[in-house]
Amino acid sequence: NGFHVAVVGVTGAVGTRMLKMLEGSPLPVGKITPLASKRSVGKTVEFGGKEWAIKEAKPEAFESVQIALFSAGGSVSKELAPEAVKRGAVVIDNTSAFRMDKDTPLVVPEVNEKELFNHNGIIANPNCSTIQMVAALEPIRSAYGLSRVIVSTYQAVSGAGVSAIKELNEQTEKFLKGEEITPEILPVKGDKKHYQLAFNAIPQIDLFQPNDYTFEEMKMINETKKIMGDDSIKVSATCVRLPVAISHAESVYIEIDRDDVSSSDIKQLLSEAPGIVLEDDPANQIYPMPLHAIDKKEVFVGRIRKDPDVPNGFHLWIVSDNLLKGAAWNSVQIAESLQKLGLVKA
Ligand code: 11C
Repeated sequence: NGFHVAVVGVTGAVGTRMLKMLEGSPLPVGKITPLASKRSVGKTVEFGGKEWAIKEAKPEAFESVQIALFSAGGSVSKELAPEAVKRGAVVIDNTSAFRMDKDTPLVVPEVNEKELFNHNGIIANPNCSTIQMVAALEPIRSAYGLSRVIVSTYQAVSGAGVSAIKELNEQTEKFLKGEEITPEILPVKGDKKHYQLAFNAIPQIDLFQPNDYTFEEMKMINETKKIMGDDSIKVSATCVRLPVAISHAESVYIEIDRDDVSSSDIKQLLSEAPGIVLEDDPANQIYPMPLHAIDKKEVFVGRIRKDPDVPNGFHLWIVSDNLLKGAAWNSVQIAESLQKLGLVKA
């Protein structure tokens, strides 16, 4: 009894956490189909106290699957998500493959859960750095309006995958031993040049676009407008990779539609908002930090201040585990919402 759930990319940094989030979820799961590339066939994963054999991700693997969580890269999603849908599954896709498609809802449950009613088989999970930002800004937008967002990110290396985490760890060891470092992956596996991330900060996440913004920055811009359902919000982003393992941090400047709001009003609002934890007590040096957010599902917000010169301008510092709320947890949360809204039945 319960749902038959497939997890595609089950051996990855996000896939392993999808299983963990499903295990801790009230969503009834009767059967798990763990899927990965051919390389992982023969291995098993543990779920609900049982061992489940990893199978190769291919169209037939989705027979009888009701919910399919994808996190194995855009090309795998493009090829296999429609195959899963054809066989009756609802797909929750954690890649950028379908996010900007008109027919695909892009969902952060705290912000736009009702968009799930418009799904056509595939629901897109937004980019990690976008999710934590919109979760924190939505309560402000719905109370006071939101006209402008300028964000600078401080992103963890785990967003770039398991091989990038390994590269940073190896670079750090070599640097401390005074050994030579030959960067091969970061900032972007497929780009022409590679730079050392250890003891550095790299202002490039994903490939540069013709407008000199990176793809990560354009994701933050376009996805924010789509999730908030308002193309008129002005959004700009600078995305930076830091030698931090897990949890993205963001310095966010916003302008709201009113100039009679205080930082206490914003703090009060966020202290009551779903999925948000306010950590803002400068007198006691309380503010969010990546190390403290690891393995937590919430989005942490602090350093809330009114701009000294702009009466409708505010600054916030937003931190969350990029692999959980930014990926695995938001995906499982979408599955929970689908059940709650009666859009999937076990
Ligand atoms: C990073 N945000 O930190 C990226 C990873 O579109 O889901 C997430 C890529 C995505 O590198």
